[in-house]
Amino acid sequence: MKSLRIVLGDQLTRSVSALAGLDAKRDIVLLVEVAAETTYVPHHKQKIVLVLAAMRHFAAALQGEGVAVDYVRLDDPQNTGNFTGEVARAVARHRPDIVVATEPGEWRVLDLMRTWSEQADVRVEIREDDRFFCSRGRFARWAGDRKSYRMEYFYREMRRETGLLMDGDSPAGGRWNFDAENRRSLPPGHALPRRRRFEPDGIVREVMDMVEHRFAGHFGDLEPFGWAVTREQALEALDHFVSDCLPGFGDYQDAMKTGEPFLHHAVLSPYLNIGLLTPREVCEAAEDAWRRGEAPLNAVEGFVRQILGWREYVRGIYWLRMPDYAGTNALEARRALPAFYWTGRTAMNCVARVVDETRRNAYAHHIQRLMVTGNFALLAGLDPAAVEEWYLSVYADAFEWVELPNTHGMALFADGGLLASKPYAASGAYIDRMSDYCGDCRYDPGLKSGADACPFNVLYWNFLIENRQRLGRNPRMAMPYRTLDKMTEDRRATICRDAETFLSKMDADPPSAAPGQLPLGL
Ligand code: FAD
Ligand code: DLZ
Ligand code: SF4
Repeated sequence: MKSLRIVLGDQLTRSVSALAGLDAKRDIVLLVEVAAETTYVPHHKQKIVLVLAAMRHFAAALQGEGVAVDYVRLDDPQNTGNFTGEVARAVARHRPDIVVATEPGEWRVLDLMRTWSEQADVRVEIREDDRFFCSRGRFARWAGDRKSYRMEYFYREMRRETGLLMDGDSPAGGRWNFDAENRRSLPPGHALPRRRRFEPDGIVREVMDMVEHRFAGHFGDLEPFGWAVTREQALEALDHFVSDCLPGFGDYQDAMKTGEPFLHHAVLSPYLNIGLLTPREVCEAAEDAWRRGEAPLNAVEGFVRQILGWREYVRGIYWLRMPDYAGTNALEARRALPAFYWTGRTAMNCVARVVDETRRNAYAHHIQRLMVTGNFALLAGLDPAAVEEWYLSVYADAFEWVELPNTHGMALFADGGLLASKPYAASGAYIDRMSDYCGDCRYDPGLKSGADACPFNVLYWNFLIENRQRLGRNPRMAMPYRTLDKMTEDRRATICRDAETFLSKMDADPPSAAPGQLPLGL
């Protein structure tokens, strides 16, 4: 039986289920560059280059094995511009008995995939994506009829099931969680690893030229482009992380520093998400480093928890709760996304720095995403759909199955506490403790009201006041509400007035520094 095997741009794994049982003499592999996927959000230019260049390399590697590959390029005049049209054209070209696909990472695409059989008049087999530790069915069993889900308990089950960082039935080192040791700010003079980057080759350059012309209006700098685009390069990036960065990963996981976008972070999420690396090999590489005595356990456990815990957990929630999940808005947040999310032109130095690094690198680390841009969006009551579109656009690793629960659930609490037990709301004091941003800011993190007060302070208390009905009974919010209650009525009225003044003209907030003065990243 002749089959047409379609591989999507985030399924670039040789062992992906769509390619299982491939007969190189009979079957054809289809990869398609389509306008719909390059524009469903205004992706960062580097993200488009990463995906298309990696697709072209993946196709070339398959051809090198003697596999017949049908590759449709974006500039092909016959290109219909969408997955369904390209599957129908390929079926007409090759007349397969069956089309084989791996389930996609986004609900939107699964909806399309389910129409292919009728649209292309062919049998379609949609296989499970088995590149994750936890299948969708397994997660649904874990979730059962719980009212809320907590990552920590899910993670412990995953540790037991996979045997990762286990000594028999016990967690390695006698504890499941070393987080308490992972919250240090960066000490002065701390030496950071020099990051490995990959010079663009001919294929990458060709895609960059196309993106420069065709996607000129999209967010983000195209140069310098240093992402890995092949499996071999991604493995090199993994080696580099494990030997040079992992030992300091735990200690400084939450730290932020001007001009140092990567610190000790892995910078591996784009490779995991498009399939150049598998989560299992990444976790095993980290565990091996610990067992060889080359990385401390707080770093390795913290890292494994991000992948075996958080990454699997958010995927489980996405598939369990979509499509309704995206439509919830528990805090009834409706404010439009301010322009400075795209321009970085704001006097809030922390926000300006994170947006600027995002523009340069298509990357920001977790705490920048959660506690700076995410925290601001939460406190300012920005519309979840607009914030989610921003996160889905600007990061090289952004695919809806992972972006949406992180933004909607973790950062914005728009799911009302399904994913996180309380909102990650914080005042300027947190950013001041974990970064050096406040020193260069026109605002003062020590002031709670007045024109010079840090907007995060004013907005934090205003957020608690505005959401009292929704959050006041949450036991994990009891402490801040007690503090709020100790304030005089006058003080609370001043907070609300200052917040309103700031929010009504936040897009006119003058920038603190000209963009373009920070060192370049990847
Ligand atoms: P490290 O900090 O070094 O962590 C190691 C790995 O753990 C990452 O490569 C990633 O695969 C995984 N990981 C860590 N935290 C999470 C998490 N919360 N959820 C899922 N996986 C995690 N991650 C994405 O991959 N795509 C997204 O679109 C995305 N959007 C986010 C939006 C918001 C608002 C927030 C708060 C977080 C988001 N994250 C997203 C999670 C996290 O910020 C990134 O995975 C991480 O910053 C990637 O950088 P790194 O590889 O250096 O990660
Ligand atoms: C992100 C992306 C982009 C920019 N372009 C393509 C493309 O041209 N062809 C393709 O197969 N995939 C692309 N992708 C990745 C898809 O958007 C992704 O596979 C779906 O969103 C499902 O997760
Ligand atoms: Fe951000 Fe406030 Fe610090 Fe300025 S003072 S950098 S706005 S936290």
